[in-house]
Amino acid sequence: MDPVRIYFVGTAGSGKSTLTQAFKLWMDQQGFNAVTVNLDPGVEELGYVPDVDIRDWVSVPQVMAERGLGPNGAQIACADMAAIQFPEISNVIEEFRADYVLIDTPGQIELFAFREASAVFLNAFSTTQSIIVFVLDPAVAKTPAGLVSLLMLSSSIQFRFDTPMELVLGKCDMLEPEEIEKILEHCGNTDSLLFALDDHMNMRAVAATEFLKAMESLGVRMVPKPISSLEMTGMNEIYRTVQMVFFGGEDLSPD
Ligand SMILES: Nc1nc2c(ncn2[C@@H]2O[C@H](COP(=O)(O)OP(=O)(O)O)[C@@H](O)[C@H]2O)c(=O)[nH]1
Ligand SMILES: [Mg+2]
Repeated sequence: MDPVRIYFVGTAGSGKSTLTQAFKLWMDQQGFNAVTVNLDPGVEELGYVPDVDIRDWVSVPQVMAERGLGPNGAQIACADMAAIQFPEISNVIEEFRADYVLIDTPGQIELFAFREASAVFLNAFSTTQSIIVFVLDPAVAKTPAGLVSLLMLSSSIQFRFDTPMELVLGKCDMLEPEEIEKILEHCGNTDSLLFALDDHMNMRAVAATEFLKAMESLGVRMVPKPISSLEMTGMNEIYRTVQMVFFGGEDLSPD
């Protein structure tokens, strides 16, 4: 059977790389066959050794030196150069014959979300068994306006790729239980969000609640699953969502 590809996406520093590593560890412990892929050509410290690493094909420091580009220009050049290599990279990934491919996307979210290269990457695979796990950074999600901005960003990415998406609230070990509760309530209950936003910024409050209502009427649930890569909590929830989306909840038996 074709592998399931799980893309970890989120703003810079939201915890994508740490989650890729934690989820891989969890899958290993469960006896599932998963491989990790680093798609960030510019990352210096990854914190884990990926099975497939885009830096073996393109490297930001090298492109900076060779073309006299700054770090941002080199990131963009590398994303586009990587696209040319994707067929080969896909072959290398496929040779692992894994059931799950865990894909750590670039630190800067726009490199994944808005460069053509990512669409090329998603399409380089022969199947449609892909899901995006969108990581909400708790430092941003803590304020109502920050939370809504992140939800809008996640919809923007979902709209762009037309791929199933799961929202997770990252680094929950850094939040008080009441803070987690409040975030979840704001996501699931437009009235509570309206109330939280409702001081001297009415336009924002209306825009935010109308947005959430529109998503609700489309059947898009915007309530994230709380997780912590540090404490390895919520990994089973991510796995369960993947099973629901692709296999109707049936478990894949570990080898
Ligand atoms: N407390 C805590 N810190 C985390 C967690 N996940 C990531 N971090 C920290 O957040 C920072 C950014 O993480 P990283 O995975 O590199 O983010 P990325 O840019 O999205 O790949 C690092 O300092 C991590 O150690 C978590 O679950 N709990
Ligand atoms: Mg990273």
